Amino acid sequence: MSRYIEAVWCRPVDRLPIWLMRQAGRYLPEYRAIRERHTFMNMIQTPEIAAEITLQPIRRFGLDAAILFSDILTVASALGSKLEFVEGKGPVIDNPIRTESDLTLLSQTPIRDSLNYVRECIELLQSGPLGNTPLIGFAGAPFTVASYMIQGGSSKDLTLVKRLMLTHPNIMADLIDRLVLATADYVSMQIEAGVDGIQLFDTWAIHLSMPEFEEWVMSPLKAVLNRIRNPRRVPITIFTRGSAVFWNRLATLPVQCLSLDWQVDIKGVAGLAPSHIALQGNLDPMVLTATPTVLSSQVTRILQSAGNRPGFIFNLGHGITPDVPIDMVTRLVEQVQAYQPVYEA
Ligand code: 1CP
Repeated sequence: MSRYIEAVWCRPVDRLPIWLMRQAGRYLPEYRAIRERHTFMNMIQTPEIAAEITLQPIRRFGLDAAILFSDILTVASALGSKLEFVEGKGPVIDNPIRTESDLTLLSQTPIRDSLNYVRECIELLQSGPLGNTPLIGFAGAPFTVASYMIQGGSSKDLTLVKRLMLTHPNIMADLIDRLVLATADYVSMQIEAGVDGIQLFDTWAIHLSMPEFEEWVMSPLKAVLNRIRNPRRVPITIFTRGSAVFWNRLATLPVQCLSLDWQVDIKGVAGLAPSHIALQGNLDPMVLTATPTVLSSQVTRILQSAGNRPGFIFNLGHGITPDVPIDMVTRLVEQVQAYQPVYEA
């Protein structure tokens, strides 16, 4: 069993496991070399390329888990969003959902058929090249994927999403219902194809009030988790931004692990979280652009706060950014992998 899997089930490990959100990406020269020759969509839709990129950070840093190279917006695209990744701008959707008639245009094709390239990539990776390194599959949670489908791209404040939620909750509910079915089917397909873990991303929960969070994050997540077919009991992790506010609600879901953002007081949560829930996190990715001394002291603080709790996986509190020096990632991985937890008797 790998250390990631042991830790996610809150079992003791000889040293702490680490992987990094967005560990494959533009901070790696070997990624940029492929990116120069392909569009982002082309990269994720070609199983051989997506598999190669998944392996890049594993080869370079010996991380304790690989995460499938893809994006949460493949589901939006499969449902009919005209999605493009524009240099410097991120995802852009040409036909955002704003009215009831926009909904009727969405695709009815089963997600497992539209996203068969993901199945092929998982099968390819699990046919040998990963060795014993576990493979994490993932999906965006309904609220976050809906946010992009409504907003039409990235946004600092989700103005259009919140307005639709408040003025036309029926349209929001219809879109969320479709995404619940699509997400559950997509995750079930990844489990069938052979992933070792699943992470659900609900990044934009941070924009919601508590009642909105209950309605648009908790309820859809419960519905997704209920529908996932998981005969191998593959462990499931949930990441949100805003976890300082929401973590204790998320801890009531049938998941194995909470991935905490960098604002969370990790020591506080490590002391309070139920003992059957693993924690993952929560270094501020900005720290990787500071000095080695700052990095080392921040990593030490997290290790001392949560490293001796059965069920801790080191990660960032959000995705790694393109400006991070490789040498800082090497230092981070070395420091965490050298840490041997001491468990209370
Ligand atoms: O080369 C490029 O220009 C593409 C940059 C890029 C990359 C490397 C995008 C576009 N997506 C990804 C990969 C990605 N995205 C992974 C791969 C696995 C990994 O190495 O971790 C994962 C898990 C995601 C998930 C994702 N995409 C999220 C959820 C997590 C998070 O970071 O909050 C979100 C919100 C997206 C949307 C998205 N896709 C790409 C970008 C730049 C964004 C974010 C835009 C925004 O801030 O709104």
